[in-house]
Amino acid sequence: MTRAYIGIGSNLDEPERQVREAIDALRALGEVSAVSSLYRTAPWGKTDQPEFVNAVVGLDTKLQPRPLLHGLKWLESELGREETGERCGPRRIDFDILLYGDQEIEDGDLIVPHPRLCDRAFALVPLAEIAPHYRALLDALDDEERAGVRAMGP
Ligand code: PH2
Ligand code: MG
Ligand code: MG
Repeated sequence: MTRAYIGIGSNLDEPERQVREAIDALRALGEVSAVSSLYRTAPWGKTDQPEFVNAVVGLDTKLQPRPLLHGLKWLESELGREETGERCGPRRIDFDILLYGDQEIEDGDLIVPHPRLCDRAFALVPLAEIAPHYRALLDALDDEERAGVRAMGP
């Protein structure tokens, strides 16, 4: 059993509901052992799109990283994500493996820890809430990034 941290994001079709349903859906892949607050976040990367709702879940899973990634892609399509091919564009639901135990993996599209984790307040703020070990990474973020991430409550 390995503790993975999964980032969840949505900015289409009632994002708050999508994120709550996504948290439930993750139970198909392991035991959801920690759930952050939900956050409203300014779009990052491509800024001319609706704001996101983001959260992070701690998932205790027996799946190895590659099967876990496949499981997440499968859940994204079950939850109605449509592939637009646009890299940072709007989406109904997105799962990202932020961390997988303390493993470092570089295998094509499977890169863990998530390569942009340290730049992304929308992932770091909820991660630090449930994994205090990573709180130091928050100090490296600039204030403007953090200001774009507002807790919505439990
Ligand atoms: N996801 C992206 C690109 N930009 N911005 C926010 N605020 N939240 C996201 O989840 C997000 C993003 C690509 O996956
Ligand atoms: Mg993503
Ligand atoms: Mg993704």
